Amino acid sequence: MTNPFELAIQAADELRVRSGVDAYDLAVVLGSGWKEGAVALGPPFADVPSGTLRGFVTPTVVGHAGQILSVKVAGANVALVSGRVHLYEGNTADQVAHSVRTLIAAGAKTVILTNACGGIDPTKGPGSVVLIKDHLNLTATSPLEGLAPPEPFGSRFVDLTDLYSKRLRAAALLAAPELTEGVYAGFRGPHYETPAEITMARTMGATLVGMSTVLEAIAARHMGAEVLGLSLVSNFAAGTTQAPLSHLEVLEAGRTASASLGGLLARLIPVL
Ligand code: 8IG
Repeated sequence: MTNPFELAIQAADELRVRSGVDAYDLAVVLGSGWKEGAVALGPPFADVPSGTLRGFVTPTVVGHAGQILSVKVAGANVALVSGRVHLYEGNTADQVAHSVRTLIAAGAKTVILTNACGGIDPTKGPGSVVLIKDHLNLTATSPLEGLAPPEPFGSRFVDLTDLYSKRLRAAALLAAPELTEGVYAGFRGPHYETPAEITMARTMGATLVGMSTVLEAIAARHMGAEVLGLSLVSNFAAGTTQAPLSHLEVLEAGRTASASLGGLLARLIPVL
């Protein structure tokens, strides 16, 4: 069996050939709503279906074709990764982390993880974009479980003190002062939380809840990349309002916000 790091290196070699990009500078993982906005970054000069690269699994979520688009932003080679995969689709933590590992193996030193999530803070309703300051990994797994990473990869006992880079957050807040910061609790899903679980998450310090991002962030940090996390609040978390949660509402929030999300990425990427 190939270890996940070798697999990512092989996928990165395939990606370089197919995209013509020798080294990426930055990778953006596009969550719901963010993909539509990313057209604001300009026309891609390469489009690689991720299913053609080793180790990538096909997303089971409708409207999530796996794709790696390459765009130039302020002279930087940027990879836009769409078709993220989740634990709740039956994937392993390594499969969830594979796209991030591949892009870092292909040169990216900076990774922007975007998502759509539920909001716990009543002042940050649907449509708010929140910078992730820290996370609670409530998935009970890690992409670093298993055999120890081979040389030259760092220890699996990786320090997550500065997981969401202070430097990148400061730069992002300078460029987009309307942003505020929050703590993202990553659940396995795919069910939304019970009101009691949201009370638990709030008590533990979370202001955002979602089903992605945390494992990718850990994997990226382990490989030495700097991580920035951006959450689009798409619904109020369970029990914080009277209204029941609906997946349609989530999709609608993404569509409505998408233009401004693209504009935000276009403002942030040049300063990171
Ligand atoms: I969009 O309320 C979206 N994703 N866990 N809870 C969790 N994930 C989400 C939610 C939510 N909304």
